[in-house]
Amino acid sequence: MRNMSNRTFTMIKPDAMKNGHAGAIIDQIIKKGFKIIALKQTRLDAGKAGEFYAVHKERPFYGELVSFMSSGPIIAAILEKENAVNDFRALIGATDPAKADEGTIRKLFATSLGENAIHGSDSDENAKIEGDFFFSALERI
Ligand code: FUP
Repeated sequence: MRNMSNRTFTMIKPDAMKNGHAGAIIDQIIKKGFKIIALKQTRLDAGKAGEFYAVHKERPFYGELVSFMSSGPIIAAILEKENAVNDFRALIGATDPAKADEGTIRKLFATSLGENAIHGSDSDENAKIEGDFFFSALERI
């Protein structure tokens, strides 16, 4: 039985896809020692994007977030590494790219606070929920 605390979930968001950064982002993820357990390109409709970000339903930016996240294809992936959630949050940087450290994925590739290139789960519990949202049991062995 694998230790689920060694896994995280990520999405390459529509801005990074549209701007041609998906390959460079995946390259960085692999070079930082994350193993790809599952990966797919897909597209969220507004309903699915709203469900994924339901925790932000009452926030003023929710409508824009849902519209942006359903505006084009995304790449979803489950990643494995020791201390995956925290190490991946460090690799992607702060939510607002203007505040992200040099060398982080958001600093390098994000457009703005709302269109910030990449998602990374914020806890082991959410990593599991989010991975299950996109991948069947057969796809994430
Ligand atoms: P993060 O965990 O870094 O992805 O950030 P949050 O869960 O706080 O926010 C999720 C997404 O909502 C962000 F990626 C972008 C969007 N957002 C805004 O558009 N405005 C805000 O003020 C905060 C978040």
